[in-house]
Amino acid sequence: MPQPPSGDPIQDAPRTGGGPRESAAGLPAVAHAMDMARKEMGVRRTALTLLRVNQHDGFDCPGCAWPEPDKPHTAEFCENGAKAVAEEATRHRVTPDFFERHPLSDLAGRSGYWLGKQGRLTTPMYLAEGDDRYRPVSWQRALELVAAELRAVDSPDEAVFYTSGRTSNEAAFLYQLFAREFGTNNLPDCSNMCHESSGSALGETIGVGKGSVLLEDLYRADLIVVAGQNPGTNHPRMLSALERAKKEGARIITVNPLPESGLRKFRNPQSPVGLAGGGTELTDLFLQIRLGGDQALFRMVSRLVLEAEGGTDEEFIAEHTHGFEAYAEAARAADWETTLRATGLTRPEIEAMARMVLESRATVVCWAMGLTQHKHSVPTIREIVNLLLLRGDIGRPGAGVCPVRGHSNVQGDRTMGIFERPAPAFLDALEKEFSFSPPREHGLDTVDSIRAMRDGRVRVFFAMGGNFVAASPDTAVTEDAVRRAALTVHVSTKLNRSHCVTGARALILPTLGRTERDGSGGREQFVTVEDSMGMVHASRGRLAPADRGLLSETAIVCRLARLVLGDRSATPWEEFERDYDLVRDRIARVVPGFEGFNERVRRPGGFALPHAPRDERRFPTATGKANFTAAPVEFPEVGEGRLLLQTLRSHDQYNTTIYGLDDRYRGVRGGRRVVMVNPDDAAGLGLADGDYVDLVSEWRDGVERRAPGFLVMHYPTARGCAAAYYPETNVLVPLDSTADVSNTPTSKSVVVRLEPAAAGAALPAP
Ligand SMILES: Nc1nc2c(c(=O)[nH]1)N[C@H]1C(S)=C(S)[C@@H](COP(=O)(O)OP(=O)(O)OC[C@H]3O[C@@H](n4cnc5c(=O)[nH]c(N)nc54)[C@H](O)[C@@H]3O)O[C@H]1N2
Ligand SMILES: Nc1nc2c(c(=O)[nH]1)N[C@H]1C(S)=C(S)[C@@H](COP(=O)(O)OP(=O)(O)OC[C@H]3O[C@@H](n4cnc5c(=O)[nH]c(N)nc54)[C@H](O)[C@@H]3O)O[C@H]1N2
Ligand SMILES: [Mo]
Repeated sequence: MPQPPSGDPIQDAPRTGGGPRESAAGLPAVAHAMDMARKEMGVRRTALTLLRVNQHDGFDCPGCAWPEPDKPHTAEFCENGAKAVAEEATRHRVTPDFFERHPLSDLAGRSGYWLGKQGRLTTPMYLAEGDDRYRPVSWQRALELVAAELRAVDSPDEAVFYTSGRTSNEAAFLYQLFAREFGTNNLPDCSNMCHESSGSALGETIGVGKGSVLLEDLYRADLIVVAGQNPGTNHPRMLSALERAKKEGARIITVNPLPESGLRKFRNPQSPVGLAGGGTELTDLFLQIRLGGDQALFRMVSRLVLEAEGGTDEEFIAEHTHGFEAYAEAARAADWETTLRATGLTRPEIEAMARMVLESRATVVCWAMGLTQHKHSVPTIREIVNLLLLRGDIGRPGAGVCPVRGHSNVQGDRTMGIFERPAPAFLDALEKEFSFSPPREHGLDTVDSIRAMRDGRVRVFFAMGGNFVAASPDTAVTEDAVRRAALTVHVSTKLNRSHCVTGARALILPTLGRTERDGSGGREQFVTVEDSMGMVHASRGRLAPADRGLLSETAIVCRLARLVLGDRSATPWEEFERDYDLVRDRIARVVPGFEGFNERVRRPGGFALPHAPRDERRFPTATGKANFTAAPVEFPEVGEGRLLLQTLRSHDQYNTTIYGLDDRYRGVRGGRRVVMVNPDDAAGLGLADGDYVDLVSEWRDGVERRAPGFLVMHYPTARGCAAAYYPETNVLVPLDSTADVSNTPTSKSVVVRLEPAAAGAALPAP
């Protein structure tokens, strides 16, 4: 285990207690955000940025993908949005002399938290083979190094082009175009680890792999189910929408193994009452489900709907769906014994949910990682669709599916073609527009890229943002795999673990963030993004770039493409770098729904992409109808003395970026190596609150995966289930443990045993 090198001031010494907090947001949220903003940005930059977040003439928040309301509040305020902005707009800088002081061996022993706190990257840096330090290089030289390595591959499929979900539409479109002109569909992205299961399930059942509701639909809903999601931390502005929905008469069911603060009571920081007062009770019915029990729950609710007089929308089913009979038969066969075992709920609780569904004339189901990161995630999400189809709850106001996306432009990146399995129609359109033959064979997703690297089949790993080695599963396996590449390249705003675990050679290419002015080609450019509800709008940074030498992601792609492709490419890369309008004109001709892109995106608020099921109850599936699917019910079963572990986010992090060491809403302070265990389970295992344990994951390959030194915290999670933070626990997630169909790592479903921690064992740096 690497020990924190001396001089690292950060100690992971968690203090816990008090259990889940009653309410979320309110004044403390504002105070915490302002504290971090002031420390990172200072007063002037705080004002310049925080007043501009999510305004029509400002920049899109680099936090989450939750949509902006039509008339944004002057400070469309959200604690974690403010923290995301502060993290990016920090005044701290990582300059070449930083790398002079910190050789790679030093950086490799530092924590992700420490690395991130060093500030914004300013200069392209190169790690030569056998060298122990990154050294500054010019942009030209850096890009030539990448080009040389890309020219040396035996096949274009020896290169992998990863994307994290902050990349703008313009940069993403050009990036996938470059990869495909180069000759590969190896375009894995963070979505492979995130909402891939949603896309797979929705594409097959309703014909569009995206959510079918707009913000107005939430306000019109009678019932909103929030399953497998912690919006108080990860999508705080969603709580304002839920509050408004409630005021307009909606009821809310929360399905979660944890009682998450924001979903209980919300104190709206936009309103004086919310700031100081008691707040709004959001949840009407809380179902404390076992991890992975959701498919069984929704199946039983469907049975109860089928059994109720007039419970189904027969007209809708007859006109718009396929496969009803087979599904109805499967749902009628749902048995209570299995359902109660899978869910850990009681029969009256499930009957209460069914009653609320039956009383609702329009239901929306929202979900996030709690549903997408299980082995049976795709059938689970299909089951949600089944229930909504029974009720005719897709394609009418106030009803539909609402997968809540993570990264602020992860949905847009996919729309732009960041996908290892592109649709033939998309490739046809590219071929026609850019006069080349795109590769037709499917490429590698995230997990398959790791396997290919492990097996020595990848020469160049290129990442447009993100933190691949820390975000991916099976940390030890992934790190060894990445080390086998000849060259690893990261286009990044901040230092992270992926810069410390490298191929034989490595490059760091620093880039602009959302908050900054993009002056590519000597003129002020703007970019565009698509939110979780398919709204596309412009984003314009206002701050001076963190360093004069920074290039935008778009510029980096254009320059690299010219160098690598040369005369092979008829694409006007140089012009694209100078004028993003030209890129948007091409997107308009290639991607359906973007007609008149340049004109429409300049209107305040942008525009909505078409969505056939939502707009016209048309379902572009293989059958031409919305498909019922009757998969067998699955749920994880865990042996005696074992727990099922979910790996999740604290209130003080953005994925692998750690803002701080507290998780205020769960009563954790000053550390992250904490495992939440139900007191009854802890008693059964002979563990007291405050004991230290190692988490050891058990998987059928028999390999021992161990995360040492976690503090046991008694916590009211569902029986048999435990929770601990990601990415510290990624070592425990086996690479081959993935969701059927979507291949998403099962980050919410890891079988573990808890062993007493060895006394005095060295812990990884926090
Ligand atoms: N501040 C902040 N904002 C973020 C992020 C961040 O790290 N920090 N990350 C962004 C990204 S990329 C994403 S994808 C989203 C993630 O947003 P979330 O999905 O809210 O993130 P997690 O912390 O993984 O929380 C998972 C939730 O699902 C519950 N859950 C786990 N397993 C199950 C299950 O089997 N059934 C049910 N019903 N519930 C379950 C957990 O208890 C928890 O409440 O947030 C985005 N926004
Ligand atoms: N165990 C476990 N693993 C998980 C998850 C889980 O719940 N549990 N969640 C999964 C999910 S949902 C996701 S989305 C992935 C996240 O995977 P990634 O998207 O790969 O990871 P992030 O931590 O979001 O990436 C942070 C880095 O992005 C860079 N960055 C930030 N802004 C910009 C920008 O504007 N441009 C560029 N070029 N770089 C930028 C910074 O250098 C920063 O260090 O992790 C997945 N991994
Ligand atoms: Mo995500």
